[in-house]
Amino acid sequence: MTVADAEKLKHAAAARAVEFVRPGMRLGLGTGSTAKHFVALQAERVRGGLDIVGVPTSEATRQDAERQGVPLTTLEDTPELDLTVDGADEIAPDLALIKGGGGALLREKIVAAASGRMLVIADESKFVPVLGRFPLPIEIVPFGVEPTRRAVEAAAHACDCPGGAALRRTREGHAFVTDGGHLLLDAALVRIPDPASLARRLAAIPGVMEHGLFVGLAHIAIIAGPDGVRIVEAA
Ligand code: A5P
Repeated sequence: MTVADAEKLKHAAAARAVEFVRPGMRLGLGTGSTAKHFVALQAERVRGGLDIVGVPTSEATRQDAERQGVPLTTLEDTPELDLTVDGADEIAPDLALIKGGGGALLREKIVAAASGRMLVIADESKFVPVLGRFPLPIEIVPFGVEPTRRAVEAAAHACDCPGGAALRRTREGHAFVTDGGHLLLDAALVRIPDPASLARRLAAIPGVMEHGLFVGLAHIAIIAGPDGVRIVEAA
């Protein structure tokens, strides 16, 4: 698939998500190249008079939404949201997700958990039978990186996930720092047969702030392919 074709599919998924937005809604605004299409479409509708307010899931989305005139709020002022629309790195048939490829998983999860519903938008390359081919991002505190990394690998192996975890670096070779001032491990696990049990083990590691497994958070996925857009609902 060319980049232009992929962009068309991302746009198609975002355009379908617009149909779920009602006037007056409080929206979680996702991060990444697919969510960017949704933000742009909301901006267009706001210019046409739609009354919505958004909570961005990253500084990048905040800047993007602000620049386009989407009204924004915070979870302090608006602790309960109606709907979050976000992308994903992988989507399983039961709507368990891997997120955090863009480094925003902590805010994305907080915003999704504060929302009545989470809607995931993606091109069909993200829809997989089993999670794990995409390296699982794990946000960690900068203190004690090596013991945390080892504990993450031990948790993964205990859940029958092969592979290891490595610190994410920028192109210049510096450690990647998240919006929250933390670091990221990317765990190339090949397969995650039981995401819920890996999620529990990762959450119990002291140095782990949050991990990119979203289990039981997404309600609907909008998947765009060359033959059209389909909707998958959580069982
Ligand atoms: C950001 O941290 C991620 O969770 C993104 O939602 C995810 O990486 C999907 O991004 P794209 O839409 O750019 O593939």
